[in-house]
Amino acid sequence: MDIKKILVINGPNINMLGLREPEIYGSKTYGDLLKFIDAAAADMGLEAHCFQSNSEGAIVDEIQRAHGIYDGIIINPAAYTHTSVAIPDALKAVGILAVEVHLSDISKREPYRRISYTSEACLKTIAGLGFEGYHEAIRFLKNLNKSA
Ligand code: CA2
Repeated sequence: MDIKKILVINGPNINMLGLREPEIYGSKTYGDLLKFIDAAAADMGLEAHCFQSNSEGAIVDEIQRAHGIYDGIIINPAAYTHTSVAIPDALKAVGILAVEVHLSDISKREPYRRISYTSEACLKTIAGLGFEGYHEAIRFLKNLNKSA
């Protein structure tokens, strides 16, 4: 397994980070998250490309486009985590190794956030670590290079 290029997908409203609910999502912005991911990927010697959309179909399209281009996907589907069947179907269809990330600990929030349809298409779910969860996901994918 040789993971070099990863695609980081963020779903609806992640582009609004820092503007509201800092007690849940922190006070840093989406721009700060992009810088954080760039630095984390560089730290691990990987190339990361970030994509954000508020539309489920655009996320499915991006996952499909990743086929043959990216070796790993990190995805925070945001609210679609709890509603979308199309997103895990797309992840399974392209067969790219994927890790699910959430800024907050969805297991300790409202009951409707405790269900993730995405997780069954991912090797691992990391939740509740804020931005650090993305670093952890990059590290996890990078370490797959050693284990195979
Ligand atoms: O904890 C996470 O990362 C979530 O995926 C974030 C989603 C939420 O729907 C999921 O249940 C858990 C929300 C994304 C950001 O939402 C904002 C809300 C208010 C202000 C700024 C962003």
